[in-house]
Amino acid sequence: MSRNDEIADLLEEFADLLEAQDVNYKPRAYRDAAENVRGYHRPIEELAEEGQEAVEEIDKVGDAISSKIVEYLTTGSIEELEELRDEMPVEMGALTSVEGVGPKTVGALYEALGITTLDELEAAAEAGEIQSVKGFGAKTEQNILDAIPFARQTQERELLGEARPLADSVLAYFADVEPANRAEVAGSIRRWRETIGDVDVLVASDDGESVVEAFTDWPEADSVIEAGTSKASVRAGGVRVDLRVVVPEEFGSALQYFTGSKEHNVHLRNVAIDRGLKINEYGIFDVSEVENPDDGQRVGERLGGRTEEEIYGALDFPVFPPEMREDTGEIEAAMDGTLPDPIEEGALRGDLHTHTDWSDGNNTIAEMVAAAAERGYEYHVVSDHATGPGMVGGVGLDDDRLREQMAEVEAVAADADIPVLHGVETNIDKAGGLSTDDDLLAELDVVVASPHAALDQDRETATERIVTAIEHPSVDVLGHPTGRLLNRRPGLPLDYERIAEAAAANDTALEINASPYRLDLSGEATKFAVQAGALIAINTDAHSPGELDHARYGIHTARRGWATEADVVNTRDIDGLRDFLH
Ligand code: DGT
Ligand code: CA
Ligand code: CA
Ligand code: ZN
Repeated sequence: MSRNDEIADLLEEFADLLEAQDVNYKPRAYRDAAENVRGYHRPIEELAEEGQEAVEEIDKVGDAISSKIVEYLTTGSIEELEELRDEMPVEMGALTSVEGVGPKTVGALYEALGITTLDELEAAAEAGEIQSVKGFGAKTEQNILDAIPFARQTQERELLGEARPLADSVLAYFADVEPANRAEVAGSIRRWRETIGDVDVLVASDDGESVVEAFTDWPEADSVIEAGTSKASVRAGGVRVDLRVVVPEEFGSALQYFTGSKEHNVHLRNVAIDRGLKINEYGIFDVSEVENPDDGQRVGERLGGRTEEEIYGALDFPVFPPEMREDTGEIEAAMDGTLPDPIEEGALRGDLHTHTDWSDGNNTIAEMVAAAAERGYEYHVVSDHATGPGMVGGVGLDDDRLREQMAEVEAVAADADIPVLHGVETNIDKAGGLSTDDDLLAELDVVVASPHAALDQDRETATERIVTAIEHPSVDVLGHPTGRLLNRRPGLPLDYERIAEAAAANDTALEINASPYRLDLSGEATKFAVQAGALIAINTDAHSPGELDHARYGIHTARRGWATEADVVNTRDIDGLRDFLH
């Protein structure tokens, strides 16, 4: 975590605590400052070194806030924040993760009932105490109760997009550590699950103690949770990272075992048993012949374990892509020879959903096109927000502005290294209608239609709505189909089979929005869609050049959904893409 992020988090906490105490206007100032500090192009500690005035260069950071930033960077804490925390010792993050509970509610419930944690909130709601608090009713109490399980589940898990960079960093670190002969991540991070409980790291070495020592010295480790002779755990940027060191002969079997999923492993073990084999984290063994007469246990000849190939190969299986190891049919498919070859990183030839400073993006059209070309893309689609439901503060473009933009895109395209297509991200209203004029939609090269509002519909209404949008003759891509935000809101409950059938019938691609905050469609939903014959588009929804690199989260989510290269429309070249576009 950069210091800018760290300070921004503190300022947001400040805002939450002030809001909880019912202070007016001030929270807004802290939130604005937090956002600008987070997005500032220079490290905040550098500015602070130059003096408080340099910190005030940041928009919306005035005297009061800059002095607190400097105080934090020089003393390690902010006195006023400590006082606020003492006055209201609540677990703000956990409590506000409950949908419908904001800092003000937290403050009111703390004052009235002394609630500080999620458990206390649940107990109070179950006991009917909340409805007796002024300003609350039975309905609010029930809503809180209903939302707690989702909140609890999300509290414990990190986003893939936060954990993956840490995993990359720990692997890069071990690449230079002498006694570490090989390092790999295992567990859910290797399977690219959308959220991660902890990051599991496996290292092959005959010198466990040195590897553990190097691990606890890893510069990104904030604290050491435990450290033994071949195992250790640290906390890094709020994420728990577990290390295991194994001897090189057992690296493959350990990697297979600790990659999981548990369900995949159980199924695999049962297949092995049927064939007289035993697998565990130490290797694969032939137990068909030998029996230990003392305890009746079978002890057999070791067939391998240095590599995953030795484990899977002994069972006549290919090495399953980690993303597919969920026991959702991959073992049966491998037996039938129908296991698909999933799409690989690098297969995309362009991004069909990106933003510029014409709407809420940070960069110009030309900058985004250049960034796409730099990444080796063969074309680029500009698809800024249209005005409509869910767009606030003048972010979206109305039809006139979209026509103006058309001329600008043409001008940029004339000088660009790759073809530039003009698209739009139009909004799907609550009944499935689109917020851009039909004639204009028909003129645009690419139409992405996305839900941005009314995301609390029931399954039938939501499915009907989305199907209506899919059936619109100009819509090419259904953008982030459910509108979910990971750990924040569940999004529309959709009947994926119906959505996929409609998509296939209308040549509309279903997006895997690769933003690590969304991953929408999910891997599970993608699997439905692909099996129903729908095409997928993997897009980043980038609002800056750097976000184009989120494409890999989309690719691995597609792999979790068993999507092949042929299933993904933006692996096609420009001619293939044009053939697809309406
Ligand atoms: P997470 O961390 O909650 O996102 O999920 P995982 O899958 O990384 O789970 P974790 O960290 O508890 O354990 C890593 C892997 O170790 C898991 O995917 C499979 C394997 N494993 C752990 N415990 C068991 C077990 O009791 N039986 C089997 N077969 N495998 C296990
Ligand atoms: Ca894990
Ligand atoms: Ca673990
Ligand atoms: Zn969007």
